[in-house]
Parts: sequence; structure tokens; C-alpha cells
Amino acid sequence: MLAADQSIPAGMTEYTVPVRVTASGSPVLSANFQIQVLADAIDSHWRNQALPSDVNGDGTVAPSDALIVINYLNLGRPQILDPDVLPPLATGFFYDRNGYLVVAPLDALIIISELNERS
Ligand SMILES: [Ca+2]
Repeated sequence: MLAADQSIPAGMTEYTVPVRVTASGSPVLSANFQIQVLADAIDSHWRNQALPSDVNGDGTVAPSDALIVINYLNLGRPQILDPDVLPPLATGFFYDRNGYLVVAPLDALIIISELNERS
């Protein structure tokens, strides 16, 4: 649970906060609900600014772009990206499709979904 002024934990792009509100009186009324907090995408250097789903920077979006993300994840490499490293010089690839400085299955899924919408 997040406390006041606490940030979403590193690597998470969304977080659900349970909330219970109680009104004193007679009868005592209470309600439970949840607030979903979504992190803002940032200006990630790991995201291809010209064409976000173009992971390898060749100017087109292809299945190989999703595969690059999947291969990255399968290698067990760090999912939280270093904001101070500037790709593609460092790695050659823009892994961060959605711009959260995290490489996650969602990055590949977004690319696959985009490809499916075109076919
Ligand atoms: Ca590409």
C-alpha cells in the first residue's frame, strides 16, 4: 500500500491503492474502493521517438521488433533501464516501446498488437 507522498515502486507502471472510507455517526457507514494509479510515460531515451514500435531503428515496424524485446526478456537482462545510457549507441535497440524505462512483456505485446491491426 502506498503512503502519502510515496512514489510508485521502480519498474511498476501501475499500482492499485485500496481505500476504505468510514463516516462516523449512527449508523456508521463505510465503503471500500480502489484507486488505480498509472505512471506517466517519460521521455525515455530507450524509446524510438520517431517510430516507437521500431525497436531496431530500421524505419519499419516488423515482427522482428517484437522478437528483439522477447529475446531481451528471455535473456534475463535488467528490466529497469538506465536513463543515463543513450541507445542505440549502447545496445543498438530501443527496447522501451511504451516509454516507462522498463522492458516488459507489454512492450512486445504493443508491437504485436500494432502489427495485427495492420494485417
Ligand atoms: Ca524495425
